[in-house]
Amino acid sequence: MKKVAIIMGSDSDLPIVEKAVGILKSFEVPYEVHIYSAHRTPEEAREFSKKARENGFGCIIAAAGMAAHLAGAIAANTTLPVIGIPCKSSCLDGMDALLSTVMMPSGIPVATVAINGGANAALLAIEILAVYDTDLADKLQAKRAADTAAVLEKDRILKI
Ligand code: RP5
Repeated sequence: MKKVAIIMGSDSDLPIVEKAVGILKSFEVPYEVHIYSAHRTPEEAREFSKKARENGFGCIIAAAGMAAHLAGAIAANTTLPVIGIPCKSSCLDGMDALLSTVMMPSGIPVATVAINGGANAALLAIEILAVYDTDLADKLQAKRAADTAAVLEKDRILKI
């Protein structure tokens, strides 16, 4: 199975990344996590992205806050699908990162999830890998069914 890479711009993004890691673990999808910044370690971010396909990755998740150009910078150096997680920082409630990540000019796409959307980033990465992996697709379907059952149980016991 292809691996998922999770790159975060700073260790301060770790609480968001941990949500994605938890999902990948629960699906037994192999992954690597690294701290590479588009502005503090641009060469390392570039090198990782350029070699990601030959190193066995099928998808890259990039988590960053503030002027969050990490996902776009990674996407510029690979044709693997890149999923951006805009991280909420101390000011602007994450709108800065959201717009920086989602508003990619034509030609270099970044699939952007919600602000702090670590779980959905991992689920989208798994959906990408599952296009040609029926076992993984079955696991996704089972999770959907479990989520549905959980909501229906909450409805059943709701007393208000
Ligand atoms: C971004 O700047 C990082 O992704 C992080 O979200 C934000 C703040 O970084 P630190 O100053 O906490 O290292 O590059």
